[in-house]
Amino acid sequence: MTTDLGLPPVLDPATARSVLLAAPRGYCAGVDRAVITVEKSLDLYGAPVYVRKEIVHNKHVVTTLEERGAIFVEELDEVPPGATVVFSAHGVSPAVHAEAAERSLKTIDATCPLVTKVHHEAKRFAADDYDILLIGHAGHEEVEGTAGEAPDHIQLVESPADVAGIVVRDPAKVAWLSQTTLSVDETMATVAAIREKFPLLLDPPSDDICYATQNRQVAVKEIAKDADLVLVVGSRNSSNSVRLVEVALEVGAKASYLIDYASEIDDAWLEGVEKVSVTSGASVPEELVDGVLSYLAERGYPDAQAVRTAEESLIFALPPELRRDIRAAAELAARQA
Ligand code: 0CM
Ligand code: SF4
Repeated sequence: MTTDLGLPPVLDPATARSVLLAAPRGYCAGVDRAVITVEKSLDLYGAPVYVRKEIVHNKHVVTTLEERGAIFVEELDEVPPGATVVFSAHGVSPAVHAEAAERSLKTIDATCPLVTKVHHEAKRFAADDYDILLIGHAGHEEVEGTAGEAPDHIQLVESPADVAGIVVRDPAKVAWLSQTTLSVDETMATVAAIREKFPLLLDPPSDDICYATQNRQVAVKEIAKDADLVLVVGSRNSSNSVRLVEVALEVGAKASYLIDYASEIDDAWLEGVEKVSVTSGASVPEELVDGVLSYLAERGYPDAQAVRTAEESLIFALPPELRRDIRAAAELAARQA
């Protein structure tokens, strides 16, 4: 028999605690392809293989590939003549391709096909002489690459606050494009502000914010709305990972932090915390999420329950220039056997 004393129930901390794990999370098809591209390039050509910029924006991925012999450089003038250089998942401008050709570098282009699609859209709108408003973050490599496709036609718009200052040649010939890894909600707010100013604004032929970015934002909304704490695994320079923290806070998470490794978790974040949710950005290896779940388990949190909001099955073929070299090496080996 129980007696109701009118007091709030005393919760057993061991049972009131929960851990929700977003699905999808972590690697997208473009990141998977880019990381494998560097790994296979190292296998095929031998170290060192140069990579222009971080292949994906993840500290652990970069460090691991460095240990295998990849050398990450900021610009092509750091690559010795005749060496092999991989272009990162975020894409490069035509000027970078031209510089590589001029310096006789062997290039492997690991640009995500969904970024390349935005480059094509930029070229199409520019060929039709549209003013293109590219929504994105200044200084991000993807924005630099896309803007470089049509520098005379593209201007960057970072937020609705920028819209008042936009000047175009013909308000009837304006189109918008975006970086692939933005917040969907923020981007739609910026588009609405642009459309108010330019009602004839043309949309991209298909979504520029990619499926992986969208899916991870939908998933984090689901696990964050009732959470005391949302841990997002990802690096500071990863746009899509940073957005997951922002989205988590927007839907009501009491706190949310971006961490590269479980070792960055501050025990104070867990004080009084029952509902923890975990996710990771599109450039994050699953082993780092496992590290966070182990950390939580060691502190008395139960096994994580996955909350799935979408299925993902997309796979991209490796860059054609790499596939060709892999095929040629296999044929040579077969002839020599
Ligand atoms: O664009 P972002 O900074 O989110 O890059 P990332 O390397 O973290 O994620 C994958 C991509 C792309 C393009
Ligand atoms: Fe491609 Fe999207 Fe992944 Fe970027 S986040 S690499 S655009 S699939």
